[in-house]
Amino acid sequence: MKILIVIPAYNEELTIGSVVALAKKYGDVLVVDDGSKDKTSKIAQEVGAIVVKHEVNRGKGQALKTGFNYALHNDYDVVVCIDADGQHNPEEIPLLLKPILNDEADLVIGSRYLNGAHKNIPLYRRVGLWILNKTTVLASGVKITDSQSGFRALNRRALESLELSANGYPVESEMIHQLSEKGLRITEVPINVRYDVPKKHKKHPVSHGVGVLAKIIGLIGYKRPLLLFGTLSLLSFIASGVLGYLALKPYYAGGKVYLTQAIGAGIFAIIGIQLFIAGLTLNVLARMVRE
Ligand SMILES: Nc1nc2c(ncn2[C@@H]2O[C@H](COP(=O)(O)OP(=O)(O)O)[C@@H](O)[C@H]2O)c(=O)[nH]1
Ligand SMILES: [Mg+2]
Repeated sequence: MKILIVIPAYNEELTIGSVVALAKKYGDVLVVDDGSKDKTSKIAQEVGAIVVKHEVNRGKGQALKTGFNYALHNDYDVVVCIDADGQHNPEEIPLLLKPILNDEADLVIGSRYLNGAHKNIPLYRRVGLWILNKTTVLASGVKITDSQSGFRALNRRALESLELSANGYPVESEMIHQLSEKGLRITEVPINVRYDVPKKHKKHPVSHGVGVLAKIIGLIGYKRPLLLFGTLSLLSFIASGVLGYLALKPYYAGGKVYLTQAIGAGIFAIIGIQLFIAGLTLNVLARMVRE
């Protein structure tokens, strides 16, 4: 088995050396330097990694794509992805490799939720992750506890099935959606994660989280339109019901109907009906496209 450990890295000179040094034990190490302005490439090379450099920053998804293409062209059987910032422990690589080597899975995700490691995650991030995890499960139908984890292993079949897009779609979610769609096997194993590293996050949590969520919801609209539009329609009907109640309450108390609330109730009812019809129509379309 030829194993390639792919490390996407963007300005990670503080941690890349130790990550590469520890990862080397388990296979060849490829650092994809994503246009770093610091010594990431130099240090990675010095501790024995193969380095491919993007001249400009292209984002983590594209960095992984470069790594996967390298693996495909150089006949690797397995790829392990691990972050360069030191949050993951390279010594846990064998845990991720095990289901792949036993041919029990095509994609293995290291999950922070299976052994309580998620308790280290700051609360506000946990809330965001909870939303992303729930929506990913809804969109893909795969039971995943840690959809955003970057610590993963893939076999060749998974590598060959992936067609990562360049549209900024979050690579962690896209990988799950594509592979589950193609019927590949996805499992999770428990991992640990550190939050005492110098540069743990490069993306702003709120804007990044909202961006990921928007993409996932878009995907639910595309794959399960009835679910998305049905939910929105239901919310409209609830709003209509509440406004209708407020409009009629004074009437039953002997006064007049409140006109503004009544008009609002009518508008929300119409929106609700429209959304429901849209959901039904798109659902039929989605099914036709699938068949
Ligand atoms: N944010 C970001 N990370 C990149 C990029 N290219 C590669 N990476 C690497 O992707 C990994 C995960 O990024 P990080 O910001 O730690 O994500 P988080 O821990 O999930 O918040 C790190 O190893 C980064 O060095 C990029 O363009 N942007
Ligand atoms: Mg990180």
